Amino acid sequence: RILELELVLALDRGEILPWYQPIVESISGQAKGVEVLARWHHPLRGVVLPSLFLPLAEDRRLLGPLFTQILQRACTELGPLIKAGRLSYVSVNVSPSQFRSGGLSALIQVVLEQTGFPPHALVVEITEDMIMADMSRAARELDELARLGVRVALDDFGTGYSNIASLSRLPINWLKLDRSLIASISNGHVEQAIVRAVLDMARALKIDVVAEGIETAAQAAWLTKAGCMRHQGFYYGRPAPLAVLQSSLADEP
Ligand code: G
Ligand code: G
Ligand code: MN
Ligand code: NA
Repeated sequence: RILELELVLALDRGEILPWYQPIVESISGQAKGVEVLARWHHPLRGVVLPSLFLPLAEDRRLLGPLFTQILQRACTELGPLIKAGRLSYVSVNVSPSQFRSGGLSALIQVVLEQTGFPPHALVVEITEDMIMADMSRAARELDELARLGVRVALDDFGTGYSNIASLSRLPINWLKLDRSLIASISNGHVEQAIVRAVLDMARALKIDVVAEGIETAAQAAWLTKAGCMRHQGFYYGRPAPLAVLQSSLADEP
């Protein structure tokens, strides 16, 4: 209850910050992009995770303002890195109820115009259940995003319906393989065949794939050999503030 009220203030005070987790090109080891993951820098509690404050934001109908603030900040901080060619894309998350309530592309358009961030470098992560809840509305929203020039990623792929038909009919540019799928690789041949089948399907549909939750060198090597080159996970780097991203990019050749 108190935290809920503090969240209103936190937005005013700019205490909710984008942290960045690298998405790495596996062969070169270079960060090609980042996923934006929100963190609340609470003056007393320290860093508060989204699993705690996103439900509060939803109750208070603050998901829209929260999304706008994080996107604005991320576009401002990373725009220069994109323009300098140090990064190629920035991927942001959207909450289900925010997607349902509509107007997402309008919000994004305003921020892109305000910040001058190039639309083609923005990726919007949605999940399959957001699409399945109302296919025709979702299709319209995705068409609007495509018209803006931003790309769309299907997050957590492998945890839901993984409906191939819907994938081929909608303007989806990326699949993000859920970390449960990546963790399953070490279970055996059947699991490996499933991941390979997903990669084949994505290739046929000309959809780029990002493997999430990579924690070991063995997982990274297996995925690279299977043709999946975009890697994200603790093995490469944890979500961290801008300064950490900047110094790791500065260390790259
Ligand atoms: O690192 P992690 O604990 O940040 O993320 C937990 C969950 O919160 C993930 O499902 C992630 O997609 C979600 N999340 C993180 N940042 C944001 C954000 O800015 N907006 C939304 N809607 N979800 C986010
Ligand atoms: O739901 P979404 O895929 O947006 O959430 C990403 C979540 O996964 C964040 O909470 C992020 O901190 C977490 N994450 C990122 N890399 C790894 C990893 O290698 N292992 C684990 N366990 N979690 C990860
Ligand atoms: Mn995500
Ligand atoms: Na995911």
